[in-house]
Amino acid sequence: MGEQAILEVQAWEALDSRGTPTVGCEVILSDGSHGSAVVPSGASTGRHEAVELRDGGTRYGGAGVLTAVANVEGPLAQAVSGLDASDQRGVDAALRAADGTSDLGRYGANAVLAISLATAVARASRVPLYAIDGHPPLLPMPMVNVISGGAHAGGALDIQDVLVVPVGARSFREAIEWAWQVRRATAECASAQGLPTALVADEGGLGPHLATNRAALELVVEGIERSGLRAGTEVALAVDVAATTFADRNGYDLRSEGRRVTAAELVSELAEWVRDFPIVSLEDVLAEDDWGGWRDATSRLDSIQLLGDDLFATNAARLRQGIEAGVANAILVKPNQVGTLTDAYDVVTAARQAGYNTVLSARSGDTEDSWLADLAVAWRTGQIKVGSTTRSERTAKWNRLLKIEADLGPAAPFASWPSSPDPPPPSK
Ligand code: 2PG
Ligand code: MG
Repeated sequence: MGEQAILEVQAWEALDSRGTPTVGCEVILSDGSHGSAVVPSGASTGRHEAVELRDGGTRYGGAGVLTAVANVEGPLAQAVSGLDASDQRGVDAALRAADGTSDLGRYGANAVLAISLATAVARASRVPLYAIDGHPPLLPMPMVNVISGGAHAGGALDIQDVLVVPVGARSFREAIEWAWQVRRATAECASAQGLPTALVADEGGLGPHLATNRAALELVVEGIERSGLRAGTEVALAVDVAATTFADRNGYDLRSEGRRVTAAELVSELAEWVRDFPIVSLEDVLAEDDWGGWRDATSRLDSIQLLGDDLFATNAARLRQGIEAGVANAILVKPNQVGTLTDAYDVVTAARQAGYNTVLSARSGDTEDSWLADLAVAWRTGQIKVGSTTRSERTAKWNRLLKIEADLGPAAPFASWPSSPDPPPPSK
């Protein structure tokens, strides 16, 4: 048995930041190292994500995960028992083989990811997780939520996130401080308009009811100006349209504005936003299966980053389809959309090889864990999105990045904008 063989796997039912049950897991290795992880969970989940297993029935309104927990401790633990934890690819392959389905629907992607992650975290009791595979570290440019709508704020707006990207910042620390300045100043501008700002949305952003979606962008630009930073050159905007959440068979239903639009009309409106606001990134501009609309959007909006979240669902085959069709130019990567660390890493590599930007992302239902921060640095994704600068499940990730930056010292490499680091070397 190797020095870091998997000896024991324990799992439990935990709660995510929305209070929804999720899977926690601890892995103990033969050298005495151990690590645990609690998996996140989305609200605006795409159809093409790996399957999150829920118990149904009456416990936790049907959202319990005791079956997934039993799967971790039973068949999945058995599949990885005695394997070398430093061979993440081997561990993940064994988990996948044990489940046997492409969407991990048998034992649950929440169960599989829990072991996959806890194995990596256990190894990191000796070496920091961001340094575990020996890749040169790169601190990511943060994308920080300021205003939330959609499924994260009770439908206050149709679009899901208006975020800031501190494109002119020279260090991660400066980037977070600038985002903080803008969030505070935006809250002051909102207060001045009589909008409530004390309560926050799922990811810690403001969740005001505004007359139009466009008004949210105006408010954040006002916030940037009030903060004394320069809109565009120092702090730019990003929007997660999350269009899947308001698409139906007949087009796109902008409920907060009481009007409907076609895909082409939505793209025209987004093109106007790009013309009128300092936007550098648009995510999920159309619904997850609207490939025709996406093609049109890509040709009309290609001056900026076009990010596929529900569109690609961190799925290698969907990404390939997008690359071949020339759709989007960047991918949002969420480990729980695919179910193992190796699969998520391979998607990052494939994207970068095709010249697509990569943004590692938390979920709206997240946990106090901070492994996502380490992965962004280790995988050199160049960008990270974890929500706003409030709520501990969000700050856990920012705080970890601040600590990594401090550990790396004054010359800590920080991803500049526009984001274009080299593809990472293959994982060991
Ligand atoms: C998104 C994510 C994170 P959710 O749509 O990008 O903001 O939300 O986890 O609800 O899918
Ligand atoms: Mg999204």
